[in-house]
Amino acid sequence: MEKNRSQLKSNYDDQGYFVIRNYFNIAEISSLRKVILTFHELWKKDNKKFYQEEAFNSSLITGSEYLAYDDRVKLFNFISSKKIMAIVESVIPTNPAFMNTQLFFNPVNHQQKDFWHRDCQYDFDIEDQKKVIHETQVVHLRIPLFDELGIELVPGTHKRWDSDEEFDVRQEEKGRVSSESLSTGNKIKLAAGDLLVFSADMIHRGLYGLDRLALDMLVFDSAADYVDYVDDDCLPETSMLDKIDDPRLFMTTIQLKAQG
Ligand SMILES: O=C(O)CCC(=O)C(=O)O
Repeated sequence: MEKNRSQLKSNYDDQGYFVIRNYFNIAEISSLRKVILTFHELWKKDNKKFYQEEAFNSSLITGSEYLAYDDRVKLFNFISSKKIMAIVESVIPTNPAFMNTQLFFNPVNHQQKDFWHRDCQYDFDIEDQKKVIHETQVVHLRIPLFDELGIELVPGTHKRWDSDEEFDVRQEEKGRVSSESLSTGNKIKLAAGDLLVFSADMIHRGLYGLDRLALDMLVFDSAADYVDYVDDDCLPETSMLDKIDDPRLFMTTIQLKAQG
């Protein structure tokens, strides 16, 4: 495992991502799918208009709004399972912290096209984006629950600024639109059971189609300044902690929050 771990870390550092095929077995995926579908059905009912008109994801899957106590405990146990922690710690060896979960699905509105972006572009202007891509980035672990077209990403862009083509498309400059294809894009088709790990700040887009329903978990290096992005309700309640086999990922976030 040590050799594998350092290989994963060096792939992530060089390219900004790696994929592990068939990482989860059928039992793991079908039990996860059951919990996630419970969330998704309730969320869709409660967000009818948003879902019909524009949504392509939801978040706070571990929160208390849609999932009952026991399902939340199940989900927390999956997120911090040995298999997941091995991967998280291969990328963030010391004190990784849990940030959130998101669920990605196909937009109902067929006019909506999959679009290139860096996650940091929603929080920072261009000059600051140029800086933050050289700092610690949030790590996404994508766990597809059904076979999907996956993610298209531009390898290496977690560490480098955009080419002119990438910039104009992503930012919709000079008449370009963010759903155009990029010559540097690399499509990573994913099947249920695969795991894709990628940097949130690299240039990427989700590819709509098939029965896409993918759980993304977001983690960060506790040395970086991300704790303000964490919603308290997506963390385990105190009474849940002794029902979680290895709660370190959550404890780190809870402790960061307590420090203010
Ligand atoms: O799958 C998508 O629609 C977008 C994925 C994405 O942007 C992300 O996971 O940060």
